Amino acid sequence: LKRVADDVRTIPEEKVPWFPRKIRDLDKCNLLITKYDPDMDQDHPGFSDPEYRKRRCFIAELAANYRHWNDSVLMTLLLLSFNRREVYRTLRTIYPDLACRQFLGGLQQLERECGYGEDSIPQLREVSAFLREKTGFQLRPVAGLLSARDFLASLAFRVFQCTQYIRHASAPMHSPEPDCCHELLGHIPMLADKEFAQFSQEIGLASLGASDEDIERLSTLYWFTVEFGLCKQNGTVKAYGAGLLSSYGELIYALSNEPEYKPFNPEETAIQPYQDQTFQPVYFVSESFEDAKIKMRRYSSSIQRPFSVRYDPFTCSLEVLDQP
Ligand code: HBI
Ligand code: FE
Repeated sequence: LKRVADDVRTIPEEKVPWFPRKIRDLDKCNLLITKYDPDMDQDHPGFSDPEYRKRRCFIAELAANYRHWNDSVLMTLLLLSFNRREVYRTLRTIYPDLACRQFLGGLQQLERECGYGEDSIPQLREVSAFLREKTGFQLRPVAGLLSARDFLASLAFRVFQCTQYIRHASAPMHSPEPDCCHELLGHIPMLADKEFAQFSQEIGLASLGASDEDIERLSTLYWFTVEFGLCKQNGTVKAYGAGLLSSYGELIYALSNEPEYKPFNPEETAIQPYQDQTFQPVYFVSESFEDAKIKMRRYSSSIQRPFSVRYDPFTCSLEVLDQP
């Protein structure tokens, strides 16, 4: 640890945006982006359904009142379970051909150990306990889309911010915002993989105290990897991104001959404009998770910050070291 006299610090401490230092600080990472929620977005399938909106308010309040030491509200609060069954059945049929092997392995374990299936509804508390055993990831409830900064910061602590509500019954195969189908089917099986869990945490660590511009780039990288990433396996391209694995239409489209593929390269991927309303025009293909992790690490170390961080898993807190 190199100490620097305050008067020679190149970047004053006050210029560094606040970031959580211990896992309990995630209680303060709660800035919601409401543009796609059913009260704000006129195109949301639940916009003209007052019952749905009322129920969503109730669920949102549970998430807002959640505190780190209290997991009593960590549950899947379903509005109607039948649409989840349809989503599960439809997607499950195409996974064996299109999903990467880590995803398939995680999903099989969840089906065996965690009540995943067409007719059963996993509770987030059980899913969180399952993940803790596999990779040390845990879930905390969130009422909707979070700011990129708060969302990424949670990943640094191996905490995944998980929505508890389900999409509107009128549109079982589509949701403009993340919902529990997207989390449970897209994200959770991948977070049970050790290598992928580490990749996710490292994006989170790179985001702490970063400038708005760096958050924007890291968030784009997150988008084209964790949400819409493809990877090579035994000579074929497979999906590992949660946005793909929870969308029947886009999963098939992404692995057809239509879209453009580019090799994953953080410098280029970080500045690629992206779509959150329709299918992506371009996908980035990684050689392997190992390769993606190494490239991502190199990219992260190029981000300028006047300090470095190290995660201490025993205390679930960060060691922050000054760096001149
Ligand atoms: N918030 N709840 C939630 N879920 C996400 O997947 C999510 C988010 N906020 C931002 C985000 N994802 C990404 O688009 C990146 O900006 C990190
Ligand atoms: Fe997501």
